[in-house]
Amino acid sequence: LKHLHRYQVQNLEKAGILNKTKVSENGKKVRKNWTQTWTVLHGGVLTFHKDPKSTATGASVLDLKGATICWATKDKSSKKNVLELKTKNAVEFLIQYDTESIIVDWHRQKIKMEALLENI
Ligand code: I3S
Repeated sequence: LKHLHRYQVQNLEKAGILNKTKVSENGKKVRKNWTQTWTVLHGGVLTFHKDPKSTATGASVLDLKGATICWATKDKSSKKNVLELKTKNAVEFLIQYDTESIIVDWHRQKIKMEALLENI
C-alpha cells in the first residue's frame, strides 16, 4: 500500500498560472514580491516557471514533503483566494488567483496529496 501511495503522489499532476510571493524565510519576514508564475505540480514537488515555455533553468522548486498548505487568513493579504504554503524548511509562500475555481482546484489537489503523504 505504501508503494501505491508513493506512486500516486509521484503521479499527481497539475499545472497552471498562479500569483505567488515569498513572505518569510526562517521565521523572518521578507518583502512581498507578487509575480505571476506557471506553476507545475509533479512528483511531489511544485515548480514555479516564468511562463509555460521557459526551460527548467531559473525555475524555483519546492519540495512538498512535510509542507503545509492552508487558506490564508485575511491579515496575510488584501487579495482574495489566497493559499498559504509553508515548507518543511520554514519558507512561507502565498499563492493566489482571482478566479476562485482555480485556487479551489489547487486546494483540492493539496488535500489529495496530504492524504497520500500521510500514508507514506
Ligand atoms: O502585506 P503587505 O506588506 O501590506 O504587502 C503588500 C506590499 O508588499 C506591497 O508592496 P510594497 O512592498 O511596495 O508596499 C504589494 O504591492 C502588495 O501587493 C502587498 O499586499 P497584498 O495585500 O497584495 O498581499
